[in-house]
Amino acid sequence: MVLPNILLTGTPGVGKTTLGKELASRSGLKYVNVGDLAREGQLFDGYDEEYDCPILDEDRVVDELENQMKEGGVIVDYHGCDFFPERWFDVVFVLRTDNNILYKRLETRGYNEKKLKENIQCEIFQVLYEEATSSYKEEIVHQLPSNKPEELEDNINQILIWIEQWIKDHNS
Ligand code: DAT
Repeated sequence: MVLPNILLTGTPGVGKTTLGKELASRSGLKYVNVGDLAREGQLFDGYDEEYDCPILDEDRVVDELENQMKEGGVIVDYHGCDFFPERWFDVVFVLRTDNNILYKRLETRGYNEKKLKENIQCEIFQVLYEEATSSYKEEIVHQLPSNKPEELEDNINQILIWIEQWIKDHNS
């Protein structure tokens, strides 16, 4: 049976991990958090002094994931999307959160003023939505509101329906 690959992207704090894990547990698809994968495998290439974080080694991340992606049935979670091969994904969801809500979530995470400001601006200027639409066919890129628990539930249910339909269409 062939299974779809799904990309969940968006600014840090919009709810990718929360949605991805719940979706994986309800759909049986596999969840991959690219940040965790990079930390576990030390898939970094240098250190960004300005942003005070290690720099992702995008080529090694792609190599590391290639086999699983070929198999299918993977939900990928990352706050960037332009370095993955376009052919990997059957659908791309960009989660969106209102500024004041996102601000509170990131403040709770203990982000400093600079990091808070940069992430809020990233959301205001819809950086990830534009990155997604310029990296993938527009018809497979969808925005999902991610402000409150009811929206999380709606998103899960909608994506579960999408998965079921995709499986029917590709296995008959
Ligand atoms: P991300 O993986 O995009 O960085 P997350 O899944 O860690 O984000 O979520 C950040 C916080 O927001 C976390 O405390 C859970 C909460 N959250 C996520 N989605 C939500 C929603 N739809 N409604 C309310 N809170 C949500």
